[in-house]
Amino acid sequence: MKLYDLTLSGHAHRARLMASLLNVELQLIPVDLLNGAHKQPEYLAKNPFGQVPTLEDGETTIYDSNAILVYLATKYDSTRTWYPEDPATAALIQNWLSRAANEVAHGPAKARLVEVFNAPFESEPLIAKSTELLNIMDAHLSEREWFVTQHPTIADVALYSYIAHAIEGGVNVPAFPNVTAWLNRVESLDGFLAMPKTDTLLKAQLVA
Ligand SMILES: N[C@@H](CCC(=O)N[C@@H](CS)C(=O)NCC(=O)O)C(=O)O
Repeated sequence: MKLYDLTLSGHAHRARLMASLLNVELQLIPVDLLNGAHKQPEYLAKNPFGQVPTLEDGETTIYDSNAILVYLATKYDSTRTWYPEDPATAALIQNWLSRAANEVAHGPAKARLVEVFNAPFESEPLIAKSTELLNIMDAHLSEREWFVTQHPTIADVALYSYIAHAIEGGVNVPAFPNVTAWLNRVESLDGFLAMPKTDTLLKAQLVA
C-alpha cells in the first residue's frame, strides 16, 4: 500500500499512525509540496483536491485522512475494535472525525501553520479558537479515557496529531490536564508512531 505523504503534515501523520497501530506496512511516497508537486496533473489524478495524504491500495485510491482511517480500520482490523459497527458508537466516532476536519483543522492545525510554515494568518484568533476547542475536549475527557469508547478508536487517532503538536502554534496544551493525560495514553499504545517535532533547522529549510 502506498501513502502519498508529507512528514510534517498532521493529516498525513494520522494515516501513518493508524497503519502503524494496525501493524500494516505502508510504502511512503513523499510529495514535494514546497515545489507544488501536489498541484501537478499526475497527483491531481489521484487526489483532485491536491492535498496530502492519499492512499493507494491496489486499484483503490482513497484521499482525505479521515476516510483513510475508516478504510484502514475497516479493512485491516477484523475485530472492529478501532471502528466498531454499533450504530451509536459509529455515529459518535463520526462526530469527532468531523471535529478533526473542522475545529481542529481550523484551530490548532492552522495556528501551527503560521509558526511552522509562515502561513499568512493571524495567530491570536486561531489560538483563541484552539483554546475553546481544548476546553471542550478537556471537559469531555474528564470522565473518560478515550473519546468515544472504553478503548481507543479512530476518533482518538484523528484528533491526536494536531493536538499533540498544537504547542508548535503557541497553543498552551499543558494547561489542559485531561487532554495531556489522553495524549500520553495515545503515546503509550503498542505501535505508536510519533510525528517529528519541527526543529529550527527543518523550519529554516521550509521557509528558505
Ligand atoms: N481534509 C483533508 C485535508 C488535508 C490537508 O489539508 N492537507 C494539507 C497538508 S496538512 C495539504 O495538502 N495542503 C495543500 C493544499 O491544500 O493545497 C484531509 O483530511 O486529508
